[in-house]
Amino acid sequence: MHIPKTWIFDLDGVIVETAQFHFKSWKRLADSLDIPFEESHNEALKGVSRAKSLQIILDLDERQVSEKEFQHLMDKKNGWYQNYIAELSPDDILDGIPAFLNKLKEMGAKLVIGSSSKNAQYILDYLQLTETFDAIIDGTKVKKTKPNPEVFLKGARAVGSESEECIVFEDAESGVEAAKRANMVCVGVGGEEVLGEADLVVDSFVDMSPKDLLEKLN
Ligand code: B16
Ligand code: MG
Repeated sequence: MHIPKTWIFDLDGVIVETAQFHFKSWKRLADSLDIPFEESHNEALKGVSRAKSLQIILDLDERQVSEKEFQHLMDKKNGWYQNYIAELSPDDILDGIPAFLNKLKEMGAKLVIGSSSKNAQYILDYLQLTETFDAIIDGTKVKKTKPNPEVFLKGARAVGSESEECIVFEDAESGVEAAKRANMVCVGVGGEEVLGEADLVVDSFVDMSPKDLLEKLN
């Protein structure tokens, strides 16, 4: 494939492993509500918004709550989650990512974050990665989160690219769907069983250069 002009990275699960913190915080909330919630349920929460995540958990037990209580539960979970992410440092950037991003910079590629998270800016600051990206599109900047393609389309527009000039990296099924709906090439990072709709699935970025990756896509 030709060299993409713009490389769009999901944040949670691609740049840093924050899914464990989301899970721990949701689990604590579910336990407090006596709703059975296990790690196996967590895959469906990846990439989707905070509100959608809470709805999925409440639906596990056909639980209904008022609008006010719903907001209160989201805030509670987010408070716990923010305590976890406050411990993040550059050491938590996933293996292989710094070298991969550096190579892209040398190539003159545009680098974009496309995340559903409203905490993305905090996380990037803790990781000291804010300056690395040309545009950051996150949950505070979109009306519809993944699997809606809005986050990736906005990311492309922010750096003056068309969909065909972009490649997206995603760890969630909802994110792969969003990238494909945006008409972008998508690389899944994780397991083939969940990310099978991606154009290519890789385990990680360890020992992988942009050139290796593009060869695999051919
Ligand atoms: P927040 P990503 C997503 O981030 C997470 O994968 C998902 O589990 C989370 O519910 C969502 O952000 C919203 O996060 O509560 O921090 O706004 O994978 O799109 O970078
Ligand atoms: Mg993700």
